[in-house]
Amino acid sequence: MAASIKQLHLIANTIRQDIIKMLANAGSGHSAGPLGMADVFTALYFSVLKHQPKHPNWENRDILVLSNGHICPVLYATLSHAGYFPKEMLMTLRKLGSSLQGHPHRGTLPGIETTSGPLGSGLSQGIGMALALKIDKRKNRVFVLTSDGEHEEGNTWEAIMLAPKYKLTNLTVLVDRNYIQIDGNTEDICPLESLKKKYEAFNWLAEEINGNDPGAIIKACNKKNTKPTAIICKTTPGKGVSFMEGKYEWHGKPPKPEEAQKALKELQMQRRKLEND
Ligand SMILES: Cc1ncc(C[n+]2csc(CCOP(=O)(O)OP(=O)(O)O)c2C)c(N)n1
Ligand SMILES: [Mg+2]
Repeated sequence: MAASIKQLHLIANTIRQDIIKMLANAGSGHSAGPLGMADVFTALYFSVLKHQPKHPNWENRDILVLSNGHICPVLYATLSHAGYFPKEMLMTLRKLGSSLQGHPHRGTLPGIETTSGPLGSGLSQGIGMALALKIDKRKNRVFVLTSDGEHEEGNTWEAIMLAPKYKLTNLTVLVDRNYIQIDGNTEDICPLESLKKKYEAFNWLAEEINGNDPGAIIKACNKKNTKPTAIICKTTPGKGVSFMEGKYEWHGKPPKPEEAQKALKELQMQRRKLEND
């Protein structure tokens, strides 16, 4: 049965707490993107995607391609919560020999569909998969998760240009529109607005939503697509942790132990409030 909106908020809260614990334990990694995208991952894996955690290669599954591989702590935490692998493995993030490396590696962990890390390749990969599925007349959908920083790379635009040619109605792109990249605000470094109008000009269906609202994410993903679809998810980087929210400085650093304690306290308070609502 599909999870309720309240349950989705609670799951996203658990995932955020896991992200903080994993990063603090690893002593390196990315904080802002994973925390900002926890609601998108929760809505996808607990409501939208057709998948079977115990049969990760089920042939009728929907495929999720994570293009911005550096936000993988949120993917790992979500997959383990959904039942793909034991939760204890999360604490091996970035350890020597672990399957949970700083960027995802296909074939090392159930549920990881592609290797990523070099930005800008995921949309082309997703188009290849969606085209193959369409040729085979299969019903599986392909969801590509990508970041706004990746839209400053030319190969992303080559892919955006190609998808409508093949009328890939089975392809949905979710853009993490958090307005930050490695060293500043996207609009200061290389302005992207209006991303929605740009996608539309390339013959996509495009919609802007609040990417921290599970209801809006589910509604946008479940719309009937007559073209390739881009959902521009406006998210708050660092969401849930007051001293990280909106700050590009948290793009690629983990919380120190005392910062992790503070972050977990805040998230636990949010959880209590959610439970009592
Ligand atoms: C091809 C490539 N160039 C540069 C990098 C280094 N890099 C890693 S993350 C990042 C910032 C990209 O912006 P975005 O994905 O929007 O970051 P976030 O919102 O997660 O902070 C950069 C430049 C990379 N991984 N791949
Ligand atoms: Mg960004």
